[in-house]
Amino acid sequence: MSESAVETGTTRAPVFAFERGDRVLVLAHLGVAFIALLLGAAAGMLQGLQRTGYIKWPDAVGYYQLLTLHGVALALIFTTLFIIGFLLAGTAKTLGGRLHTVDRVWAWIGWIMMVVGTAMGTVSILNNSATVLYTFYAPLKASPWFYVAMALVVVGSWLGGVAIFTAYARWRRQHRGQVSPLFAYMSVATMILWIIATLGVAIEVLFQLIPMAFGWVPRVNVELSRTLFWYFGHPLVYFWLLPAYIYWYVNIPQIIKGKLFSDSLPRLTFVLFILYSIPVGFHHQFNEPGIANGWKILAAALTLTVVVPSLMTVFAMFATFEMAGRAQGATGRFAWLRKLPWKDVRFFAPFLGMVMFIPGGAGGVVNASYQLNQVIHNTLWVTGHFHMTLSSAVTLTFFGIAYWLVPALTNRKLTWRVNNLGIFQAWLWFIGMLLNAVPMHIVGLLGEPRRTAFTTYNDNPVVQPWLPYWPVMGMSGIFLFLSIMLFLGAMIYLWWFAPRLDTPAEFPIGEVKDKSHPTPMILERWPLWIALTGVLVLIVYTVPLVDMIQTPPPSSPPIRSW
Ligand code: HAS
Repeated sequence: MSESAVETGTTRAPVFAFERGDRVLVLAHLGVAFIALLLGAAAGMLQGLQRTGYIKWPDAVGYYQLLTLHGVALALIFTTLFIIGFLLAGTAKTLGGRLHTVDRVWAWIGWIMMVVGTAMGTVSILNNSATVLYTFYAPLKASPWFYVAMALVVVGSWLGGVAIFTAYARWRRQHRGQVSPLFAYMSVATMILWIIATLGVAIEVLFQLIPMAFGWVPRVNVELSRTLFWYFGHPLVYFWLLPAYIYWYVNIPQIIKGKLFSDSLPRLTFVLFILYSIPVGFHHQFNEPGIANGWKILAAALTLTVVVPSLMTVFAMFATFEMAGRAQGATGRFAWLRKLPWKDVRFFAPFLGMVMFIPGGAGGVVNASYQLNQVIHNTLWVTGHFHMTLSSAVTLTFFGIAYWLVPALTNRKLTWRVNNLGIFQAWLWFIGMLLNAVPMHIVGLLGEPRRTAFTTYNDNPVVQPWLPYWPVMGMSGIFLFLSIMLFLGAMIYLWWFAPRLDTPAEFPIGEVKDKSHPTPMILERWPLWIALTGVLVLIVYTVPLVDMIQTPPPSSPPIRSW
């Protein structure tokens, strides 16, 4: 371990040098994530321009093929690799300063599986044998190798989780009775949530989609496959969100020269996410037959409870910001806002993400409300919702992380020029996302369906009110692609060309303000939280699943629709 503290102005900033083994491991994860980002962003811009009528492709390049590449590369590959890299970095730092060989071996095996899966999946999409979108709903039938690829990515990600668990278990054995470091605790919670969630999609892929795609079974139970997918699909969004929350709770307080408002509150928040995020998948299936209304109402109620930990986070963030500002001398009611480091991309990019998460989260509450969902389901509103949440709140936070983590790993300096470029790039992304997601919400309310290629529905009058919004949505793709190009350019510079640092870089880990209230040890009793989650899952899913299996709806032969 090589950790010390240097004086920077009025605060002591902890600096940290990664061991070579950890540095290479984390960079390997981030590198693949950035390649996926490039592919997904290019596909996103092209399909956006095509969908809004700006360009017309030769028939050989299908809209749905580009949309599949966009969704898989960004929502599944970029996120997973980036998240595991980030969690491994923080685990190494907070659990003794380094990962042990056994942790690294697990993580490398996982990385290899994810890379092989990514390559196989990308080839299947590019050769047009897997145009099934990122949700790969049955009975759409992709090449079996696409499903094998997705299985490799999922199992590989589990091994990344095993690396985090082994490091954490070792630390706890060596520090009996002590509360674990917050970053590591939250990483463990994130990976527990991920593993419980992915069990659903793993069962779907192994027992339904792979046999269907290889032709071992003639038909597929569609309702069951969608239920297994959405059992996974909703907690998936918290697998994306929780690493962003880790950065907000743990790293940002140090960056803004403040302290954590509480140690227990973020832990409780993460436990609540494990408990409530999983048994709510039916809210993606409100409009599907074959699931009794009572289960859907229960899912709606539970979904509203999963909003609570995010509301707790709003409170904690405002408290953290205000405390930091006041500690630096702010006195007026809102004067603390002026003390925040607006010129520091490590704070500013995630802050823009937080701002966008306010309407994004409110839209989620609309989606979750059973009756209102009837208005927006399968419209572009939902696409707008996840561009405000995943593509804005989460992605802007990942930008902020990358501007700090990449130079910290390569021992290079985040120069003020790159910092300023990052602020510009974050603005470009934020404005691009506003131009993208706000019109999507509006045309969604006006009834425009999602997951549909460009069409004017034979110039039906119903399309008229949508038309003014199309050029704006199309243009947003250009803003967003430019922003990604700037981001990747900055990453290349920080990886290979930025000036070297004489002392190790800063690894911002915030301290807790008030340690007088000890953190309840029950929050660290994982078997209890996993068991309670299991009980909730059993309550919500047992009857509907048994019903779907015992009295299955008419199944469908696999279909290749392209
Ligand atoms: Fe969602 C559909 C409900 C959050 C992603 N969601 C989706 C899909 C995706 C997605 C990808 O109930 C589409 C899937 C598909 O392809 O079909 N979602 C919710 C609810 C929440 C929610 C209730 N979603 C997310 C997050 C995502 C995400 C997070 C990605 C990361 N969603 C749904 C439902 C559907 C759905 C239905 C199905 C719709 C359908 O019919 O198909 C909640 O978790 C949201 C809670 C969030 C808040 C906001 C808190 C705000 C914070 C920022 C504070 C700001 C500060 C800054 C401190 C309540 C924490 C200070 C600011 C100053 C101005 C000073």
